[in-house]
Amino acid sequence: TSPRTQWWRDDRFGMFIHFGAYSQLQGSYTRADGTVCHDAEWIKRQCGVPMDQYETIASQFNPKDFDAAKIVAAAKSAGQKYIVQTAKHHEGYAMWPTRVNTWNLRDHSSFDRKRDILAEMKTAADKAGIAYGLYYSIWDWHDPDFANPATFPKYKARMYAQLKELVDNYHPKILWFDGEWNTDNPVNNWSARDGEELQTYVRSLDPSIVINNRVGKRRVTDGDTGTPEQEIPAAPVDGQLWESCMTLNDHWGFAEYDHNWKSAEDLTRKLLSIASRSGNYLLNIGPDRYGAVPAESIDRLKAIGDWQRTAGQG
Ligand code: FUL
Repeated sequence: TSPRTQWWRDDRFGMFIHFGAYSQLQGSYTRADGTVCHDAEWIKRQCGVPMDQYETIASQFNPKDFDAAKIVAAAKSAGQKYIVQTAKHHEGYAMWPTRVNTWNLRDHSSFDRKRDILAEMKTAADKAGIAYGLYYSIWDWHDPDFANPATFPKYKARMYAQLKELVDNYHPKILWFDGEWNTDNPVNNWSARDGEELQTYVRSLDPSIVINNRVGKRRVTDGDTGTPEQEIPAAPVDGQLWESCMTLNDHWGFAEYDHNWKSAEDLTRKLLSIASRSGNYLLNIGPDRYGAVPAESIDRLKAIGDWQRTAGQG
């Protein structure tokens, strides 16, 4: 264990935020024939939304109620010490005003052009003493150069440029990569070597950044931390820090129809079980299309905090 990850190990409990252009659909896509298809952040793929339609949907995205202070306060109420927010999910849509392309929240939305929700989150998190990190998907469904081996290097250059923007502008303490397991690019399907290069690149921008193992092929040597998803591993991988990421209901992105919320008691038990095995817990919220966090999520986060406070007193 390196000194780089000390704060992260001490923090134990974090908030994941899945918020992107997909949030505009709130989990439901009505096809031309009138049938409705459900998914959340995967809706583009799972429901076969044609790209031109998806772009039209994104152009209507207006998260005017996004309130960074409120989100940070919700994290605080739960006892969460860090936040990891999706800067770019598989849909490829950048949630900050990137200069690399126009597929982003400033240039392709109905949102206030002057606002930058990543900057708002960074400021609010700093103010509250909460560490701020970013999720970035290597897999990109929008960039035509991703899936084509001949043009993949061009995609990679843009990805590196975007990561530099993120590090320079928002100073994330964590970069949480994903989508290294994609099946779109048949030749260069993200090798262990690609992962090592990316990791070295990120460290050259800022050596202190904590990186997860999805930067590469999820080997013990890839990144700093393992990433079990929706589960608490019975036997954590030897020699690797780990962080279980989990949803509050059954989806990462907002899904209007999903009311299968876990109870605060269950969530608290999971937190204790993970912490007792030296793991971290990254618990997710998915704001709605306007950027508002579901009341069910806010309530549960507060209740988890209350359980801990009661236990601390008792
Ligand atoms: C997965 C992604 O495909 C999901 O959409 C989500 O972001 C989860 C945390 O990681 O690999």
